[in-house]
Amino acid sequence: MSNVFIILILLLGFLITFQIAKASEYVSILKGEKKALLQQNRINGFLMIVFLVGGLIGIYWCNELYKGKILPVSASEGGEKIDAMLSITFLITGIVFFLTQILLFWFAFRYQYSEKRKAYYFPHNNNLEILWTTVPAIALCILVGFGLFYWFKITGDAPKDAMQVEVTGKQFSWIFRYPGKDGVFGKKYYQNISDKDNNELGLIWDDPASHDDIVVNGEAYFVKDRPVKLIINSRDVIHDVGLPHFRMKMDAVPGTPTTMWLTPKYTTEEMKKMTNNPDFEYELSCDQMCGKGHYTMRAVIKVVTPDEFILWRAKQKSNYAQVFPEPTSTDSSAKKTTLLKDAGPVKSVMAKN
Ligand SMILES: [Cu+2]
Repeated sequence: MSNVFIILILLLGFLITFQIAKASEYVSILKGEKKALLQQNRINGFLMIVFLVGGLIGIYWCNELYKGKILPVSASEGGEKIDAMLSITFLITGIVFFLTQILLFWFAFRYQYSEKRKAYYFPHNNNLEILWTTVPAIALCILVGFGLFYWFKITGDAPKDAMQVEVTGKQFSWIFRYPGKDGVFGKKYYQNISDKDNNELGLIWDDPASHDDIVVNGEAYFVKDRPVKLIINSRDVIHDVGLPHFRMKMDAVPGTPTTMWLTPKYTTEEMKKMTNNPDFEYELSCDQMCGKGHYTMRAVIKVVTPDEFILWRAKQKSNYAQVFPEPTSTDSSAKKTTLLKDAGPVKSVMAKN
């Protein structure tokens, strides 16, 4: 039904335009071609100024309307630099925008056709050509240069003390993995992926490094002032790790891990106070249209103090421990293995004897 309406509106619009054109044609015949042309020129010149003033008011109104609705202060050190870069870009392009638009419409009004004036023929000027080619080129090179510098920094090597967190996107949620006490991620293989067997990432259980890996869904913990290196994966299609409060985003590509690192500056609690919003949470949203459930791909990032992080991690059970629960104490043989494992130095003493 709505399609019929759209077609009807388009037809009506076409009809009105056609009729106006026809009417102005008759008017010009009646008034005389030249007089009608002069009048049309004056109307168009006036409309140019109306458009300019209306446009400028629109820009101001839009800014007022969205004031306070944009993102709060950047919560990462790198993000502050990105904000500064954006401000400089807005300043430079803003000056150019206002200057060129005002001149464009003012000239169209001021220098509209007049019988008393003859246009000056000005076909070419090498100096001007050089000026308006080199100045924007240099300005853009500087802006792009800064952008590249920060890009290489956030996607480059993370500081040595950085915490490592693996982020995996799937239709339609986020899975996080922490390497556990050994600081090493266990190996994984895509054919091992099985939601039914509680192995969402396809960890290889034969690899001892995987045994202490912590896997959590939908919620990740970062530590304030401690760099975090994100290792980003996808299980199915291309997703995107969007962290607006940290001013970062990176695609999650199946089969090709991508990385970026950041240093959170404020804890979630601090941010709640700073934004005057008791419900504030750092958000990880999928920034890539990845399917019909894309809108549900939200995870929460909790930025906490080091002590709170230790407490949280101590409460987490590794994925391996969930799949293979510790045998009960009555199972003596299992107990023995555990004991043997712990008794490293004793064993070596025994071997000497
Ligand atoms: Cu997605």
